[in-house]
Amino acid sequence: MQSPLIIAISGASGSGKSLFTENLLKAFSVQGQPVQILREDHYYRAQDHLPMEAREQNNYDHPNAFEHELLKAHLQSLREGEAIAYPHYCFKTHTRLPETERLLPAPVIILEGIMLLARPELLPLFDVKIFIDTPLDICLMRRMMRDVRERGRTLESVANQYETTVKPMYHQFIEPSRFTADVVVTQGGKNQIALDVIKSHIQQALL
Ligand code: UZR
Ligand code: MG
Repeated sequence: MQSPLIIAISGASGSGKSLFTENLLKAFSVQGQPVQILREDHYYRAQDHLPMEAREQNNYDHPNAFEHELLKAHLQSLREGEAIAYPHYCFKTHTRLPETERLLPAPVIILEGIMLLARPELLPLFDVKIFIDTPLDICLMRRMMRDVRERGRTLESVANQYETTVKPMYHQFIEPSRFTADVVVTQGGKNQIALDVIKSHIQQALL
């Protein structure tokens, strides 16, 4: 198999990365799934050794919260046509579940996550770098709704996290990483023109 095309999709928490990724995948689902998705979120470090209070206080918006060494090794394996077993991270317990998930190599791998473009050593592994550029107030509203609904949080805890880590770390790490992107997408995950542009790039690469 030819080396896969690896596409990194980054941007703030709540910017629409996951929706953009899902919509891109949908565009291909009719064609026998040559595309696989991998999420940086799964590479949050295991924290079984820490009590819950310490886990709750960790800064998850810093690049060091992720085990990027493992992500890098996995991307290299996928490039060589090998399957990987990636960790299954649980946002409620802030650690990894015992079982791993298997991901098969594919011609196109879409990777999505907040810190992908903020690590210079990861950049050479990506063939296409996309940044979803959404105003932070919109990200915050979406994140509040999602985290309460899906990640078992209270409004107070989301607001507190936003102020203490999400916002400052966004300005320190994520916002500057925008300049490493090949494509900056405004209007989030439903930007149809951007989806079409990326889709045709992928199709070209699959020829
Ligand atoms: P996305 N996060 C948690 O809240 N708890 C964890 O155990 C791990 C991560 C949050 C993290 C970050 N930050 O903003 C967000 N905080 O998950 C990234 N605070 O995930 O891109 O899906 O929003
Ligand atoms: Mg997401």
